[in-house]
Amino acid sequence: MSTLLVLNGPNLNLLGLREPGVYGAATLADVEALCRETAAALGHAAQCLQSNHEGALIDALHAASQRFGAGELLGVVMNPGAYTHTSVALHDAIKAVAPMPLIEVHISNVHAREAFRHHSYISPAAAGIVIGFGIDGYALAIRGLAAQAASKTTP
Ligand code: CA2
Repeated sequence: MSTLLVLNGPNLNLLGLREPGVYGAATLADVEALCRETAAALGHAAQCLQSNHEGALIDALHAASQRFGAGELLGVVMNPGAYTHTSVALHDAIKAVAPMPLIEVHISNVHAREAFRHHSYISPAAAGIVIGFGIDGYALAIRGLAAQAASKTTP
């Protein structure tokens, strides 16, 4: 069994409590339960963290990188929230922890929304991207991360 980290960025603690028309009715607790169930079905464990603070997310990536290097972590699934569109610091952090894979997830289809959501600082550093599938995107990202990891360890 391996562990994967699910990181959620700013305001995602409000999921299900505000703007259900955009982000759906599921709460962050529902998302984290889905992630744990999806990982468990693949024989893995999911650890989940949400923060409204850019530095805390960067610290979490650095700590994850240590665990990846020790062979304890498969990688990271991350919804960076609005930092997606603003954070050179998160871009640099993801590049800095390579080759630890990070799958970027967005609940909504950001390309069908305001122009300022069309650019991601995360995507060029990500190992994969899942956009617009609602919270099912987290499950898809976990499956993708696990499949990528398996393809790298199985000759
Ligand atoms: O679609 C996504 O998952 C986003 O990453 C969500 C971010 C947004 O800034 C990105 O452009 C796309 C916003 C997360 C805030 O979530 C809320 C949830 C409920 C109520 C208000 C905000």
